[in-house]
Amino acid sequence: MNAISHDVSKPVIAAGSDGSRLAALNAWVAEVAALTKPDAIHWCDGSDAENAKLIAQMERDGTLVKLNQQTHPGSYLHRSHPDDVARVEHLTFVCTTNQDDAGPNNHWMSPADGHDKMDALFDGCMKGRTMYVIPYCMGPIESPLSRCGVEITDSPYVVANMRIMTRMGAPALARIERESKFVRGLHSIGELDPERRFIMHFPEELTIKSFGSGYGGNALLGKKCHALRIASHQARSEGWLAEHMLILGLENPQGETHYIAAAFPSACGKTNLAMLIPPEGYRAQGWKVWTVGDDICWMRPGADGRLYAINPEAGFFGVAPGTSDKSNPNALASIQMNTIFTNVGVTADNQPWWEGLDNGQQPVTDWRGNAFDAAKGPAAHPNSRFTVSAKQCPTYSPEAENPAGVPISAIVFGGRRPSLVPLVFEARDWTHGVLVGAAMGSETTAAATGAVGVMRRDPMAMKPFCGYNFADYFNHWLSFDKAGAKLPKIFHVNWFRKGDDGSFLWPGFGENLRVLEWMIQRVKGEAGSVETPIGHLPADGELNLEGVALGEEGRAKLFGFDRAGWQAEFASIGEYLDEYGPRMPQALKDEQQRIAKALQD
Ligand code: OXD
Ligand code: MN
Repeated sequence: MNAISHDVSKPVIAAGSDGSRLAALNAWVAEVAALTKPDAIHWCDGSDAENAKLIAQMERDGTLVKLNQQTHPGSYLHRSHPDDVARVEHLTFVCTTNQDDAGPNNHWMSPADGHDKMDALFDGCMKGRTMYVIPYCMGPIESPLSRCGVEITDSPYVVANMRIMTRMGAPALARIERESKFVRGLHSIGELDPERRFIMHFPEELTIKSFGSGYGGNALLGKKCHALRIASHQARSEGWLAEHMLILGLENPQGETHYIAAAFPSACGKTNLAMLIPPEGYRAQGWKVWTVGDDICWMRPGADGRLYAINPEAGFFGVAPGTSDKSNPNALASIQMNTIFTNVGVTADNQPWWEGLDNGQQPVTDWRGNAFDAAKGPAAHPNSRFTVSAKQCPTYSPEAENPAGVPISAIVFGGRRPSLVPLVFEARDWTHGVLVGAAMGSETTAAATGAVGVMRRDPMAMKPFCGYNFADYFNHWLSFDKAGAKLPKIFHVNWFRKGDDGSFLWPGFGENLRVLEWMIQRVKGEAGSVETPIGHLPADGELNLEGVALGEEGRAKLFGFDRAGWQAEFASIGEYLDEYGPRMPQALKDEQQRIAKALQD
């Protein structure tokens, strides 16, 4: 490995370069080294040889455990500190000069206080450790929609994960050298002490400082910190959108592919939807789903007025529990090799295991490394994860590497709503669609620390990720509706509606294709709908339910419209918009009031 002790005068992998366009990067690396005082500095080139050395080192020190190499070649298990298993929203800050720019949706600290707090934590924190410098690109290297960053970390586990999740190493550094603009992310696992853990963002400086956690969403800085919080801020000033959305291509039997971007809160099935396998009858007709991305979508208007999207990530950091050959065969196929599993259980023959895997095997060791005892909790942590290259997904779309991105025909919003919200409805127009996104609600999940199953507003699934005031963010969304724009239709779905006995009414998974089919028919003007104050619901018989066993309660609740329930919901949406004060766009308040009034009539 090419470790150079405190020699930061030139990056070892930018051979042949005079380094002048990397002066800012070199100066920052030197400044960080002076603060954190590592024993060595390693510039990551992203090569196989580098990865092999890091893996071997992590095996030696116990950071990684080799899994069964016959069944899962190239795969490893990482057991995190038991207090470091999820995102920490209460410790995540957006540091803007004016507090109002961060908005009531973010925890705020002034940039000066934020830097002071973090620099005190970083002071000397890498003594005895190697500091890794990771140049990375979010999105295809050649895409004008992509943006670069550099993460400095003292965690080889972070390096190995960033190599899977981003285009990392020499090609990214070459782009940074061309552009000389990059997001700066400084990370240290510190002592993994929850009392000394903060994830701070300085969007005005395109800077991230994260201390005290090794967990994906807190530590792989390309993901939530850069690709959502910093990027959303950058996107606002540059006229694009950085969203918490999967991207899929839906190919019909005629060979025509429509791309759909869908926002769901964390751990609400984005990976499953992005990798959906159509039901038997649809497959026989030639329907296919192509996976472009499962978590993040960057999109901007193209010359033809349509929105074009890229997946800025190169891999999947998916939730393991519940992933099975039935729920998501594509995900399961993707993670048979070259996968890093974090906090799953292990079987007697050293295979990864989690609740819902349903492969007839049993765990003997739980995620903490203890003998499994069902009385003491699940074998896999509910937020246990797999990290794997998107290229291993059997349905990975060749268009995912297209520098121009894919044209989006439909945008979908959805959350976990056990009551009130029907299976699908369509917004009347863009402004209504923005309100539908802004009003999104969902039950919390294990992806963040705190109570699970608590209903909260999670606008556009961006509550934990929007790097600025939601009122300004909604305004930015509204601004896309201008002359010449050919915007996607907007829909809302709810796969999680429950019956009186508490069971899910909709079968979900592959059957969700029926809903996507209706959406694309609507886009093409080929399917009928019933207009209600909340939007267009599928007209009777227009959404194909052939072969789906739905009782009377299912039909009524999934396709019905409960006026009294929606009146209460719209009153609550009005109160929510008011929390943002005068910054909330009037157009959105007018839309809420128009619908609230229609619900009274
Ligand atoms: C994720 C999340 O890891 O949303 O994607 O928490
Ligand atoms: Mn996510």
